[in-house]
Order: sequence, then structure tokens, then C-alpha cells
Amino acid sequence: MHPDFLTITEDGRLMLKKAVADGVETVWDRYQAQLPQCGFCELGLSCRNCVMGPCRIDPFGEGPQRGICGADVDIIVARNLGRMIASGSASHSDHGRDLVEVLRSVADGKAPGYGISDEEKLIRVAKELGIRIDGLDVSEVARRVSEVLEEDFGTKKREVSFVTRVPKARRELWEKLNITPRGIDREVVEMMHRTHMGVDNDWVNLLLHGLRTALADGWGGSMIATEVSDILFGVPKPIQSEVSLGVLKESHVNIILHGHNPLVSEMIVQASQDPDIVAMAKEVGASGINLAGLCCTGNEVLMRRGIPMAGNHLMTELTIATGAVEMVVVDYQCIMPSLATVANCYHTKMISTSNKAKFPGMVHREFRPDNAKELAREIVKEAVENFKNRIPGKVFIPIRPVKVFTGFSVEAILEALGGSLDPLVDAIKSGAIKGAVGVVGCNNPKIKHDFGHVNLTKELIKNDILVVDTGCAAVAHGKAGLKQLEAANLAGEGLRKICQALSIPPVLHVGSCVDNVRILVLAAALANHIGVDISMLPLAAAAPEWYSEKAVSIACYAVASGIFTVLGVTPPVLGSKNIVKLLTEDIERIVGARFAIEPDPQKAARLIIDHIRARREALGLS
Ligand code: SF4
Ligand code: MSK
Repeated sequence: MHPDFLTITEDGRLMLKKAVADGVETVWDRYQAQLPQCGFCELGLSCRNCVMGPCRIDPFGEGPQRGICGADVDIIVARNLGRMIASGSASHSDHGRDLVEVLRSVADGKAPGYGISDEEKLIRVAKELGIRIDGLDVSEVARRVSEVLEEDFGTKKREVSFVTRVPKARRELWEKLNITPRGIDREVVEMMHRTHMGVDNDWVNLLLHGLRTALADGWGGSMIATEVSDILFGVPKPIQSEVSLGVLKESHVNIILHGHNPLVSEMIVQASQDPDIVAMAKEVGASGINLAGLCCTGNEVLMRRGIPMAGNHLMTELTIATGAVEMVVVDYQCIMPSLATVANCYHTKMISTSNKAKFPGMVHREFRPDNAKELAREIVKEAVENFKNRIPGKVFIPIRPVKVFTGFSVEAILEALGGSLDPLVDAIKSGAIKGAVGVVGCNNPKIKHDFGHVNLTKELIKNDILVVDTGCAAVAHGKAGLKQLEAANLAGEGLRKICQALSIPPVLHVGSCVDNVRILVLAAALANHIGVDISMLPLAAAAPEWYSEKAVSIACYAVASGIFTVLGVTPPVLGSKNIVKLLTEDIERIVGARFAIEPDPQKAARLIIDHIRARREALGLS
């Protein structure tokens, strides 16, 4: 298929042509090869939860209407959805657990290279967790914080720690519905138990537990990941950087950081700045060492260090196809197993770093808290040595980089507002800002690359709706120029004036996928400030191009937290009319928010604008 139909991005189009010329197979080729995809699976109507099956239900009512065990469409769709949520929640949360373990190692003095970058945040979180810090040194505070957060993964508590941040009305609702997350691992394990054959066969009951499992992610695992990352590596502050494949430098050793967890990438950043290694790079004929990110590891180092971003999910193979990458260092999640095959066409070295995430064709170097600093140095040196193996005829860096303004943590947003939420509340009350929307999530070859994100977001800001973004959506917006101060000119008059007064772009980058919780924290703070529930605020969320199970968990915790959420890709639920009705209509009466499915970004924008208008009217705002 012609690249113009596959991506809206210039670097994507140019690199797709090069990939064809170089004989590189991409995610789009493999997507075409899979067509037509299984209709039973697309509708959520296939089940392989036991080996009496696999079973499938005939959506036309002519073939079997029950699996061999007797499960009907509602049970099968609910079980499948429940398992997607469990996997997504587990992925974010296990990422959080790794950070807590490093925090503990730092406290024990067993993690050379790591440290507490933000003592103020450590103290703030410790106090929030009810830890008495008087007389304790920083290490002891860190140890106690790590102990409390470790317990959040188990079952010792009746609720995970950060539920205290949730507005009172919502906490009471969760209690009434019995969906308050009690322990992160517990909810995930319970979902796997409930979806075993012969356990929870009440589809409403199953989906309610789905919400609880997702809340264990949003207000548990992901929130822990974000807070501990801030403690270890610093709270992001506004910073300028660049995005697109143009951030690669032909004259430099290019090292790509890909995955989600900043534990490895932060060490690589440190090592790449060591004067002796920089000198080595010069000895091999390079002008220096250039780091660039992909996906959410990229977002982590972009937000905190201003490390430029090469691209999002669908650009990962194309980044290697530039022929200019000496090394890709991966941690976990969203790393296509195809990457090493692409790297084989070039000189690129592929390094995996987590025992949890090994890949065919990659060299595995196990990162642990005790060896991370030294191993990072070794790896960067290897990348430098690989510079001489570059094949000049295969190098093509397609475009110039695009400038982005990033680093908008909740703390940074508050600072931009002068330390109080009042200016934001006033702007919302006056209608200068009509509301705010989190546009988040992945790319998916089912949707033209970046088309959903960019077009939805442009329409929202045009209508005076502030956009906050994370994940691959943030990269799409950055490449489209929406993270520059000048992008205020694309906003409606009210939002434009606010952006100009505060010197912020109309699309604020709040981070990686786990950092969606920064949006939750901001929403909760706004709700508490005004004295209403989150569901009453003029807020919404959208995932126009999502693909992953983590995105399912994020969408579910957003809705369970009271935020209307629009999905651009249909989840595998259409096989059950009952479940579609529950998720898109009836759930609003239960949790105050619902899902919508709308692939057309203009129509999705209309749904969101109407929702925000309705919420404003209910609050008595014009
Ligand atoms: Fe079939 Fe039931 Fe087994 Fe699923 S759990 S594979 S529907 S028998
Ligand atoms: S990396 S989960 S493709 S946003 Fe977080 Fe991008 Fe989605 Fe992975």
C-alpha cells in the first residue's frame, strides 16, 4: 500500500519507501498479511480458557450459541475483556514494582548510580502515606516509603494507599459498588481466578471486578510507578526538546532508548555523558553521543532530561531502518519482536535488559540495581565501537526535527498557574477554557498512523479545550507542531489567550503511559478544589489509536474514576449486545461516566464537545 495511506507523518512516509528499498518488512506489511482477521476474535466471541475448547459463538445465531461448558456470549465477552484488563493492570503495576525495588535498594545503599533526586517529593509522598518522618534520614524515609508501597501489591490493606487522593464522593461510590482496589496483585489474581472456567459467570459481576482491577492500576501500580520515578529521577519541569526521526545525527553515535521503565535509560543517559566515553566516541570519528527515545521510555527521558524523541510505536522499526542507529537498548512493553530482524539489515546492535523481556536476535544484558551503573557504561562503549560498522550507503535521516515544549508534571502545571488551581478554575468558569481532555495511547496499523491523535486534538483545541497527552499520542502531537507556543494560534480565542498569558502550548505533555495518573491526580485535585465529584467536571479522555491491553486498563480506570472516554479502535466486545449497552450507556448511571467508540476524529471531537457542554451546563456554567 502507498505510504500516503499508512501515515500522516513525513518521516514515516519517507522511511516506508526506504524500508521497501532495503527489503525491510514492517508492521503494516504484517497487518496486511493477517487480513481478513478472525471475525469471532474481533467480536470477542472466541474462548480458549480451557481445553474442552477452543469454542466460538456464531454471531448470526445459526451455529452454536454456547461454548462447550455452557458459557454464552455475555460470559465469554466479559471474561475476555476481564483478562485484557488484568494483563494491562499487571503490566503497569509490575513496572511500578521494579521501581519500588530500586527505591528499596537505594535506601539499603545497594544501588550505586541511583539516588533520591527529589527529596521534597519523597517527603511529601511519605507524609501522604502516613509515615512519621521526624528524626529520620533520607535513606530511612525512602526505606519506609518503599515498604508501604510494597504492601500495596499484596493483600494486607483494605485499599491501596493512593485511594486517599480520590474525592470523597467517588470513594463512597466505590465502596458502595465494592470496587475499591484492595491490593494490586490481589485484583489481578482474582480476575484470573474469576475468568477460569466455572467461577464467575455473572457478566455484570465480572465487569465490576474489571473496574476494580483497572483501578488497582490507575490508583495503584501506575501511580506508584510515576511517584517513585519522580522521587528517583526528579519531577519533570518544563523543558524544550525535539521530536521526529530528524533528531538522529549522522555525525554522532546514535543510541535509542525504547520501552517503558526509566530504570535502564536513566543509567544510559548518565553513562553517555561520562567524559571518557565521550572521548572514545571522538576517537572513533563521531562528533559525540546522541541519545533518542522511542515510545514511553522515550517519554520518560524526554520529560525529565529533554532527551529528544525519535518516534512512537509505529515508527520503531522505521527508526532502525534509517541505518544511523548504533544501538537500541530496550526494557519492556511495546517492543515488537520483529525489531532484531530489522536490525539485521543494518549494523544496529539490539540489547535487551530485563529478565522479564527477552527477544529473539537481541543480546541480553541483565540490569540489576547493583550492576546498572557499570553495565550502562559497558553498553554505551559497545555502541560507540559499533559506529565504525555503520554502512554509509544505507544511512538516511529523513527530515529536520520538530521543536517541542514538554515536562508538564502536575507540579509544573501548578507552578505555571502561580501555585494554585484558582486560575485554571477561573478560566474554566469564565469559559475561556471550556474543559480539558486527555488524548492518550498508542498507534495501531488499523488506523492511519497519527491521523486520529492529531485531528482529534486540533479540533479540541480549536474549541477552547485544553489537551493533556501521554504515550504515543504525545509524540504524534509533537511532530504535528502542537507542543510549541505558536500552536496557541490554532486554539480558540479563549484558550489561545490563556496559553499566551502563561507561555504554555495548548497541548501539555504530561508523560508516559503510567503517567496517565498525573491526569487522575490533576482531575482529583480540581474536583476537591471545587467540591464536586470528578464525574461532574468538564473533562474527557480519548485513545484514538490504541492497541494494547494496558490501554484497556487505562480506559477502564478513567471511566471508573468518572471520566467519559472515547475509543478510536473498537475493543473485542461487539459480540455481546448486553455488554455494549452496559459499557456505552448503562454504566453512566453506575459510575457517572461511560465509553464511546468513534474512529472518526471529527465525530469523536463532537462527542467530547457535547459532553463538556453538558457538564458545564450541569455546573451552571455558560
Ligand atoms: Fe469453551 Fe467454556 Fe472452555 Fe471457554 S471455558 S474454551 S467456552 S469450554
Ligand atoms: S508506548 S502502550 S504503544 S502509548 Fe506506552 Fe505507545 Fe501504547 Fe505502548
